[in-house]
Amino acid sequence: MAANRTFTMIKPDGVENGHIGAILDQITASGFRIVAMKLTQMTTRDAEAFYAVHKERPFFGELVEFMTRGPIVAAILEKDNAVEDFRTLIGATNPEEAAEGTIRKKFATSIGENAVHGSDSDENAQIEGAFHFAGREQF
Ligand code: RTP
Ligand code: MG
Repeated sequence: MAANRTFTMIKPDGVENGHIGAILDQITASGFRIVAMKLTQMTTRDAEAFYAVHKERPFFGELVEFMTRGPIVAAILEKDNAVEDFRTLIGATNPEEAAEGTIRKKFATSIGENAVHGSDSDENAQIEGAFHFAGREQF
């Protein structure tokens, strides 16, 4: 995946709370082009693999439980400086610390259930996008 791309998920809380449309609207209004997108549900094995970097953290079990409890929207997004600009758009992990107007400030309910994921590096964007999408599903 090119360096001008990032990977995102609208997490199960965002889907459950009916925020798919509003979140996608804010993402596209902020200049990101949707390159790939689907509604899907992660298995326990998927979530453990996807968040393997956090496996020693105390919240790992809770995170896997949360991320597998319902469908997510997975997407690849394209924009100049995509990874950094998208992290700015979503805001801090903890919505109480997220800047006003950010997606997490508006739609997250807690540090765990924080509505959206955004890749933290070009390398991880590539890995995470490929985890969810075949090359022919990316436009
Ligand atoms: P993400 O990877 O989902 O975009 O979130 P992030 O970079 O802002 O945060 P990260 O440190 O990578 O943590 C991954 C996800 O784990 C959950 N978490 N829970 N209970 C807790 O203290 C805690 N800390 C993190 C969140 O869902 C976080 O987004
Ligand atoms: Mg992260």
